[in-house]
Amino acid sequence: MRNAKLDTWVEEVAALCKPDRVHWCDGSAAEHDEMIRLMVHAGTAVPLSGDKRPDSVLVRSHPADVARVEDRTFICSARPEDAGPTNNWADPAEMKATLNGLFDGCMAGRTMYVIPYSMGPVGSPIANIGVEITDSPYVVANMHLMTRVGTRVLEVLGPDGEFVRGLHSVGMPLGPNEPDVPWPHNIEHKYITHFPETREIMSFGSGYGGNALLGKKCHALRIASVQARDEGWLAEHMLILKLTNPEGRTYYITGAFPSACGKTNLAMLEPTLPGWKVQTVGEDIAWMKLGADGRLRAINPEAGFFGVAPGTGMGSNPNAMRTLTDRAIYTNCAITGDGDVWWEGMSDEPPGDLTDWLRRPYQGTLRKAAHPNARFTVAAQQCPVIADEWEDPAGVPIDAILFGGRRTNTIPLVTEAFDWTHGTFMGATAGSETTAAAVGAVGQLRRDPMAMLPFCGYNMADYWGHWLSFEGRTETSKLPKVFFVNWFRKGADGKFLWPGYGDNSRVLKWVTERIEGTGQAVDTPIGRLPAPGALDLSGLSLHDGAMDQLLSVDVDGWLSEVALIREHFGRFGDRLPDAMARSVDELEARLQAAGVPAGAR
Ligand code: SAT
Ligand code: MN
Repeated sequence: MRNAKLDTWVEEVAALCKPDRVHWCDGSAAEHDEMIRLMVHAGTAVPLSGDKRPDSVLVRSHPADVARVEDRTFICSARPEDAGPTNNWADPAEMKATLNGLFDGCMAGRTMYVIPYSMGPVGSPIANIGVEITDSPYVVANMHLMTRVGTRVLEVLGPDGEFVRGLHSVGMPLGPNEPDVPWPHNIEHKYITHFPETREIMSFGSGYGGNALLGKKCHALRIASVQARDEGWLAEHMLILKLTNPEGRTYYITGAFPSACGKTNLAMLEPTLPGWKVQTVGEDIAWMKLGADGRLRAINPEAGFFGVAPGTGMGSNPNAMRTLTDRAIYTNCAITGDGDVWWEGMSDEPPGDLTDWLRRPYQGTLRKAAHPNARFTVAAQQCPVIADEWEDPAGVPIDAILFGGRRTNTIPLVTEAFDWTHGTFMGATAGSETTAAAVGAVGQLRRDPMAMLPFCGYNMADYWGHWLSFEGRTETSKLPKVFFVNWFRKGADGKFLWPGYGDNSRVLKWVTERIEGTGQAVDTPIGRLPAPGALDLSGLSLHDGAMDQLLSVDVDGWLSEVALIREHFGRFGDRLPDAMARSVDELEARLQAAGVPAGAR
């Protein structure tokens, strides 16, 4: 039972890209092993020690292809205003013409792989099927781990099912006698393009991460956000965690944080508070739909983790380390003399005899051993704290949504929104300091609404309108409570004020108490903060005055923040929902009222 549209498309792509051969992926273990063998043969991958990391490899990319390229990422909607001011827009016909030129013959000397994949459990009503065509065995091997790949997907697709089309090439054809390089890519031309109206993705020139594993950011966020708008659900850059309190009551919480801000750590955290337990449903993407009971239910559309390696260790994320026992792909990490991987933060002291990610002997602290955006790819099933219900097609009912960012100052440790509109405003105005997950300067404050700045496939102002619309779609009391958190606040000495990691369970505990109506809070101009003594700090010793700084309202800092928010909102013109414009006026008025007289602060 072949899918006619798929067959035709594969034929067209093969005629355009002119590969040596076409391989339809079945998702089998044998196929995975074959991809690894090809990568080892080509010098792309090195096998790791069978004792230390069985069935695992280290891959090192070209140093010019190490992260998402946001300035080469385009939303090609028919009308520029539908992409909005936060996306690069290109005319779909012109972009297709450019890309068709680049794709012409681009797979010469290579194999073209056809990867049918399902985002979400195969056959579940919430799942969505995509097909990625690629010339990269690295992509195939990663898609095997990150999505559900294979023949079962084709069966569900049936003869006339719809699918998202993703075409990817590393953009480096090979002449008849031309040897391949370990990491083929195209240094001059990189394009990550999305055609939201026709649900198509075309990606050229990069083999790395979200640029190339098209099921992830391109499909499950940029294209899916448009599908979600059209169909009344939410596709979000969120972790999903299950929290159990000492009495056995469970809660499901999602959290939106920009790339490399600790989503993976929070999703599998080991609480320092006795009797509390965190289990993982997802660590990067959540699709949330209203259930028959009127509650928002979330599924994790992915099947694996593509986590940031540096900073991951037994102290910061023991459950990630326990996931990485075997069958993993490591990218841009350092390698030890005895065939193990290493990265900054795995242990305090680097092992001796280390080779850095650029294949040089490690020079001590002079240069990083692993690239700051080095990654591990591993099946979610291997995580020791994966929740039993992580593949439940009905999804898990969400009790609370956390928004957050990396903010050195101004933003308190935790703030509860007054209501859904205020929660949407908090998400819409989230700021964060940039990280190595994208090419560009690190540590610069930018607005990253709902952590979706690089991932929203349509006009961000319309997206906020879509968020606001949920108040009209279900009873307000059934919507999750919204909180803003900031684990990254620093004191005057430049040191973090909050220990973070397992101690973030203290904040999660207060969140659940607010859900139950037992946690104490004080109303402030910016939202509800924990009342003095309401956060469980038992057994924790903090610097003098740290809690005061973490939980007070810096009125002057916030008034400067208001100015930045107005600038940010100003970009959207009259597309900005009225409720968002009103929210900033109200915030400013509350701050001004609180700021006078100054002595009362
Ligand atoms: O490279 S990815 O986009 O998959 C990772 C990230 O930026 O979160
Ligand atoms: Mn992410």
